Amino acid sequence: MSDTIWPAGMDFAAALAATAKLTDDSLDKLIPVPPDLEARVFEAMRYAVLAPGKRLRPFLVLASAQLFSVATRSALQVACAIEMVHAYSLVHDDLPAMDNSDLRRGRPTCHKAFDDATAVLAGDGLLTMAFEVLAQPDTHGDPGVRCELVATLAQAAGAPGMVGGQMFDLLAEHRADLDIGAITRLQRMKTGALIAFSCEAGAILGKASQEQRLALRGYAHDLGLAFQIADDLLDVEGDTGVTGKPVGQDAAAGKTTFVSILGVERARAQAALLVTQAVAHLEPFEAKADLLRAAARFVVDRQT
Ligand code: GRG
Repeated sequence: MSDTIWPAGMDFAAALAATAKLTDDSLDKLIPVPPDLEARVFEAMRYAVLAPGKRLRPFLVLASAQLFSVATRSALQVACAIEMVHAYSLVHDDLPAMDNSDLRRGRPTCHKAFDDATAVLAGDGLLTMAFEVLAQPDTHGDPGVRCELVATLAQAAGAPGMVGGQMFDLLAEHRADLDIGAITRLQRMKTGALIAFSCEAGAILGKASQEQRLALRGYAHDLGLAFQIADDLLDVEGDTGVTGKPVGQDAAAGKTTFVSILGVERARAQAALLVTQAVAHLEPFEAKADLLRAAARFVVDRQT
């Protein structure tokens, strides 16, 4: 496999499409369906993770890895692991006990296509497989690097990160007193933590300097918040036919969001400011980070 992930000068849309193809081909190989009764859970895992999503987190892994000339095979392993964790979070979030959603990525949600118990197990299977993939020798020749990836993803996905953010979010539905600081913390945990892991993973794989890691962390922080504001705006202004998921859910649930606090115009301006800040963090990487710069702009312009 070539060690240049994308040819020089490739534009962002083409790089994102190439990421989706590379990631999906690898996921397909990582999740074969065995012949016995447990086949159903593997089928549900494949249904969830191979459904057409943007593959933004895999893109961030590959783009950050490219800054440090990391081998494509290594970066792809991490890209698959993060997409497995992301897909698990969507499957569990859609369950009747949480958001009770019927539509995801333009298709019936996993528990609608299978059943609730199978969806719980498919999420569990994807989450645990992600760590198995990180631990495989294909991910990196240095076991210390593999351990650091495992520990960093566990923090990002677990109770100090996404799981804690989801708990916060569920409780926030019944709280009208949350201010912008509380919402920022909630979103940094719920969606920002996996985005931050995706950006930092390349630096871990490439054994980057502390300064480079800090720059990527700063970028990820601003990108994650911009992504969330864009998501809140899509929930108000989006079109289900385009987003592939229901819209208007936040308002229906009486949720406090960036948009409910700031209003549409100020939220849009805040997202634009965050994109400018995110791009500024990439200065040390010069032109090598152009695709990451384009990703920041995409995150606020996206319609899905
Ligand atoms: C159940 C532990 C647990 C966590 C769920 C991330 C999450 C926590 C729930 C998803 C709910 C949601 C709609 C959050 C808003 C931001 C977000 C993660 C959107 C979906 O990510 P995209 O836009 O989706 O990258 P695709 O389908 O393109 O991968």
